[in-house]
Amino acid sequence: MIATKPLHIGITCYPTVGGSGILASALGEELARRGHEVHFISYERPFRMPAGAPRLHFHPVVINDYELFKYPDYTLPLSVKMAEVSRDCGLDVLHVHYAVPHATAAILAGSMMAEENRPRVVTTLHGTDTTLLGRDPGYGPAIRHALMRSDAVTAVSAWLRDETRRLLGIVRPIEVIHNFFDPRAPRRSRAEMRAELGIDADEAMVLHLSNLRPVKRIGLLLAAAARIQPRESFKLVILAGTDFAPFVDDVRRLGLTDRVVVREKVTDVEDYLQAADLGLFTSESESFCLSLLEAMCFGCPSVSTAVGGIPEVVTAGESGLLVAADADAIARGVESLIADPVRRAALGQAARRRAVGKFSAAAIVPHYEELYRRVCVGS
Ligand code: GMT
Repeated sequence: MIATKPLHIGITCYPTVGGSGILASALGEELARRGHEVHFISYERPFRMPAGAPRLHFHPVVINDYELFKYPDYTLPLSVKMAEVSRDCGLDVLHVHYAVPHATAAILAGSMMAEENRPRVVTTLHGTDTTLLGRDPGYGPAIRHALMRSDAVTAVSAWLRDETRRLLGIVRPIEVIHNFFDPRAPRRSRAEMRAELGIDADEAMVLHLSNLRPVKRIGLLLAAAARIQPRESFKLVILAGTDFAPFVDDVRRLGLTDRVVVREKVTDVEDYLQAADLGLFTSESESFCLSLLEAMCFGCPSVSTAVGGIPEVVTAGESGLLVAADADAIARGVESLIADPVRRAALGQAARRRAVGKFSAAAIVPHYEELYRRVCVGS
C-alpha cells in the first residue's frame, strides 16, 4: 500500500546556517512539492524553510531550563517530540540529518512506540558527525549504536561513507546519496549586486561562503588572497554564516582591508552567486561542500583544496580547479582564472552542466523517495 500513497516524513536537522540544515530544508521542500506530508522537528524553524508552503509543517521542541542540570539536555525532549509527532501525524519515516544527537533521539523515540507503529529511521551523515565526533571516545560508541540501529544510513559522498566505515568500524550498508541544490531565482541583478558590493568593472569577484568554522581554514583563505597578483585584480566577498569579527585583525594585518568585503548571515545567496566570477574554498576537510555546488549552479567555477568528497563534486580541470592546501598554490590557481576569462567561462559552463545533470533535485530526490519506500516495505 505504502508503495503508491504519499508518505508522512519527519525531518530533524540543525536549523541554523550550515550545509546539513540547508540540505534537509531543501529536501523537505522538494518532498512536499512532490505530494508528501513533511514534518520538521527541531528547536527552531530551519532558516531556509519557507513559511506557508502546503504540506510543510514545523513542530518545535521546547526545552525547559532545569536548575538541576549543569548542561541543558536536548536529546530527551527531542525524542519525546519525535515520538509524539510520529503518533499524532502517523509518520512513516523519521529522516535525521547529522547523527548527533538526532539519530540517538530517533532510535529512542522508536523504542517508546509499539514496533508496528514506529517510523523507520533514516540517518544521513553529513561530515563532522563522523570525521570529528565519530573520533571522540565520548561520542563514537553512541554514534555507532545509533547507526547500527537505523533502518537505513546514507552519506553525502563516497568519501564520507568510507571514512565512516574506517573511523567507526561499521560494516552495515551505507548508501551514498549526494547533495543537491536547485537555486531560487535571484531577486537583484548582477549589476546591482556588484555595485552594492563595490566591485569595479575590471575586478573579479571571488566568492567564499561558509560558517567560518576552523575546518574552513579562513586563515589560509586570507593568506592566499594576500598573495594574489595583481592585488587590484579582484575583491574577495565573504558570506559569513557567523560573526566575522575574529578575523578582522587578520584582514588588516595582511593589508586586505580594501580587498575583502564581508556580509554576515545572508539568506538570499543566489543574488551573490550570480554576481560572482569564481568561488574559493580552502577547507581542511569537506564531505561534499554544498557551497561549491551552489556556485557551480550559477556557472561559477571554483578554486578549491582537493579534500574529502570535493573531487566527487568537481572534476579537476574540467569543472573547477583543485589545488594543494598552500597559500601560493591557491593564489596561483585564482590568478590563472582571473587572467583567462575564456577558460573561466568554459569551466563555469561545465560546472553548471555537471551540477544540473548530477546534483539537481530532479536527479537526487527520487533516490531518497525510493529509499523511504524500501525501508517502509521492509517493516
Ligand atoms: O560545513 C559545515 O561545517 C557544516 C556542515 C553541516 O553539517 O552542517 O557541513 C557538512 O555537511 C554539508 C552538507 O552535506 C557538506 O556539504 C559539508 O561538506 C559538510 N562539512 C564538512 O564535512 C566539514
